[in-house]
Amino acid sequence: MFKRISIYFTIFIVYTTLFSCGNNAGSNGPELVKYPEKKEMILLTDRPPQLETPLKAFREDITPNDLFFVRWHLSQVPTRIDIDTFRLRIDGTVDKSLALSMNDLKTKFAADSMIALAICAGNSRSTFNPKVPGSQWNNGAMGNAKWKGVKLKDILAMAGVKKGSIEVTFQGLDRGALPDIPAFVKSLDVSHAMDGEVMVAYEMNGQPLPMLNGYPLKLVVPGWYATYWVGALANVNVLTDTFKGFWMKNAYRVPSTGPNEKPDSLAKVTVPISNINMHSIFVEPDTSETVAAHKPCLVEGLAFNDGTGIKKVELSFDDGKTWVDAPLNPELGKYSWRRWKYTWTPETKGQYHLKVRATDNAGHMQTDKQWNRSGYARGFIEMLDVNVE
Ligand SMILES: Nc1nc2c(c(=O)[nH]1)N[C@H]1C(S)=C(S)[C@@H](COP(=O)(O)O)O[C@H]1N2
Ligand SMILES: [Mo]
Repeated sequence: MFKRISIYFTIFIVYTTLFSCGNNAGSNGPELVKYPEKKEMILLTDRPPQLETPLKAFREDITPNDLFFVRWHLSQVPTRIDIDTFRLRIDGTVDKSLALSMNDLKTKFAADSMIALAICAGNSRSTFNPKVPGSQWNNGAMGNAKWKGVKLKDILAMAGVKKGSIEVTFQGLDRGALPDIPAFVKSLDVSHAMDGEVMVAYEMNGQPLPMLNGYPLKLVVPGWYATYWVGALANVNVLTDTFKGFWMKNAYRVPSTGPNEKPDSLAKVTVPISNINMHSIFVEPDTSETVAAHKPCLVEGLAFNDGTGIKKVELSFDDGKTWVDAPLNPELGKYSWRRWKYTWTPETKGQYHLKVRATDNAGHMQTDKQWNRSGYARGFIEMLDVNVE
């Protein structure tokens, strides 16, 4: 009996020293809520539902469906779909309009799959200084999942895109509470829609998508911000003109020179946001934890960009004076995030200022300062204050 308890105790000690070097001091965490098909998530707003993933979930390669973040813009989100009568419609300048059932998608096309990071353009917005309006996400408006579905290219080829077509629009089943609220419609260039990578996904991590993540179909636009990943996708429309709807012309735009501008001299020209900016974050320990001196502490995090690949991640424990390489976990695919881990043994007690920076395959490194009026595409070097006792 005692033996058993002491074995458990030893396992507990080993587990805590190896896997969470930090000691959590306080319990003043954010408000957690439970929604259908979800575990406890951080609540941003209830209507529309905006739920953030707790940071600890990012200690895994794949973000489980029941912890995957949720972000809708309009309050009337689908809560029930009759899958037998549901159709994905392809219209506009095509040879033949299509109305595809779920069965059509699964039987008339080759299946495709990939691991890809979905990240809200406004992820980490709460850390912008000066503060900007919008949902105050921490780092949890993202997730890495395995998507399975049909290449959009194959669907468009079946419909036959007519010469002179320029853009393709995407709309889901969600609606605003009032008729004059603009529908959530996004667009891509025809060439992007036909690139063979953009996918209409019917599975997420081997399961149908949760209702809150856009069941039954989600557009997957790998390497681009999740604002284009239209959920509950029901209408695809091919156009011979550029689309001028609210969610392209007014919202989700960044300065034409990149996601950087000055509060006192805002950029004059903006463009729709597009590919994911390189970023790396700490996952473990977090600011609420204290670390023990002279003991190995596993520092963990992840890095990502638009699919051009992460070459290296470096850590600093002295506020950026010196840097060491953090070993990267194996690559899970071009569009996946890349996790990293480093065993750190702080030799003296005190306050440490950690930093993390990534370099991409082309040799570009993250920069030190960034700000834009919408709090989009956070990509600057993150700092973490750690108390060693
Ligand atoms: N139909 C629809 N699709 C949508 C949205 C939306 O409001 N309606 N929001 C987009 C944005 S901005 C994000 S960040 C992602 C969030 O996807 P998730 O809720 O599955 O995590 O969905 C995108 N697709
Ligand atoms: Mo988003």
